[in-house]
Amino acid sequence: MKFWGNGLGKILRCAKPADVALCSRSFGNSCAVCWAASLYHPAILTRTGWCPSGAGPKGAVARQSLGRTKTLISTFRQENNKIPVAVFSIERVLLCAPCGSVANLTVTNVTPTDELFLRRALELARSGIALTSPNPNVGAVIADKAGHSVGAGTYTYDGIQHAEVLAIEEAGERAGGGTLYINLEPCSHHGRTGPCAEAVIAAGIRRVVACMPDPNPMVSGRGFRRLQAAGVEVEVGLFEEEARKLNESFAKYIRHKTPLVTLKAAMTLDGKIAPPPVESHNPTALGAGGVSGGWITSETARAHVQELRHEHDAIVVGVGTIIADDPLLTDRSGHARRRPLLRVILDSRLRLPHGSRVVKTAKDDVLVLCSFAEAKKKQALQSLGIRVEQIPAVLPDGRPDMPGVARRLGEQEITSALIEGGAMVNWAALASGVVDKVFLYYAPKILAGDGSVPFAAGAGFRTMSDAAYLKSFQLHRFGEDFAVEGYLRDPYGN
Ligand code: AOF
Ligand code: ZN
Repeated sequence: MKFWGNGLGKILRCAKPADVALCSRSFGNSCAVCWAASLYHPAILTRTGWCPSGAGPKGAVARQSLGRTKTLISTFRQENNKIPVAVFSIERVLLCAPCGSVANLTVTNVTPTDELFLRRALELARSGIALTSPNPNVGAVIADKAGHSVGAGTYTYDGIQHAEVLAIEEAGERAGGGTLYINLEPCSHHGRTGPCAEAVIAAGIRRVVACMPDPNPMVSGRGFRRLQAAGVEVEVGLFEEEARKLNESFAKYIRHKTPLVTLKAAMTLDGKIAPPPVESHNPTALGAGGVSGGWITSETARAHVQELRHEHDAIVVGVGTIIADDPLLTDRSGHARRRPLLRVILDSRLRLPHGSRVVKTAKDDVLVLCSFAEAKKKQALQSLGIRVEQIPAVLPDGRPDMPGVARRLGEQEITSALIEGGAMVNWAALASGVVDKVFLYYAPKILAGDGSVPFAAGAGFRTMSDAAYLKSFQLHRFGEDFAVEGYLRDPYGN
């Protein structure tokens, strides 16, 4: 297996935060490593500009941001037909103390053609979102000896066959001597299907270019080792970050048997999720005509919430949210999904209004988790097509124990759960340590006041050192709103 990342790939400093420099020296004064690299690389970025060797993209200026730099490099490749032996791929930006930002230069022996095919495999994998759970999103492409695409496959749970097998079937004899591009390590075990590594070997494939190892402990490295033992060349690591993100729910679920839990909320800049609550149940509480006086975030941000729901197996709210807002909690992204989004309501005393929209639209996709199951109330809900399950209450006030909720969902093959709870559920989730990541939308509004509803209520963390701390995060813009997507825990961690 070749991990070329450590060849030239030392971590190089940036001139200033968010800048990228692939050589720590300056333009016209490039170091020996860069000079050597420039003999077979199309362009080298130095701290102050492009290295003269590869001419560099016309008009390129120094100190490009990472995204811009990537675009420049790919434009340069498109404009120049020379296919380099090796190319740079800038896959990571790490934070470092002295300069605030560094670029991790990875040099691989993959070609632009490899990148093209692997990108296609990733796209195919992405097209399986919501059709593969509880299994991973996998896409595969096979190129023949001449570098022509001869087969492709996307995994879907109902289709049973793994992506690489579908691609091999389509390629037939043309797979012989070819290359398999795939976002995940081919499997090595007998599950619902036989081991894909064996199918790859039997098809005569000579080379496998994959983004990442399979986080499934039953596979993890064994697939690659089997391929290598049979003489197949294996390259791993291109687009790894993207690939890991695509299968983060699978990674969490397959190793912990609990879903990846994301806490989602939409709030004002001062962290309020609603104006002061109104006492009575109001079925049109949300939206312009409702008691809350309109939505917090814009239509664009709310459309994105539908995409987020689409990527999840379950949505979790407290019954208070149903009483206050009467939401539908469905996936209205318009994309196909294998299983309906499971609408989970935490309702310790079964207060769920029978007239709520969730109850009226239930189709074996509403699960109520309670702590005190009164037989009569339970039967009444069940007769309306709602699943009611009891989980042991551990909190003194009888609210559901969040790790218990996560375990119960894991037992039902739920790999990802989106908490769209109210202030109490948000706090219960944060306090219990069950949250893996957050997706927090902010509108440029300030609600202020003591009575308005905070993002998370309850006791809160008592000191700054106890505060929930995002380990890595990304910012997204949605029109005038923005969102912070960040991790409290690594989904691939232990
Ligand atoms: C998939 N699709 O394309 C690949 C997978 O029960 P099985 O036989 O379907 O095996 C599922 C496991 O196979 C899964 O957990 C993952 O580790 C591995 N690879 N799975 O569902 C695919 N390549
Ligand atoms: Zn497989």
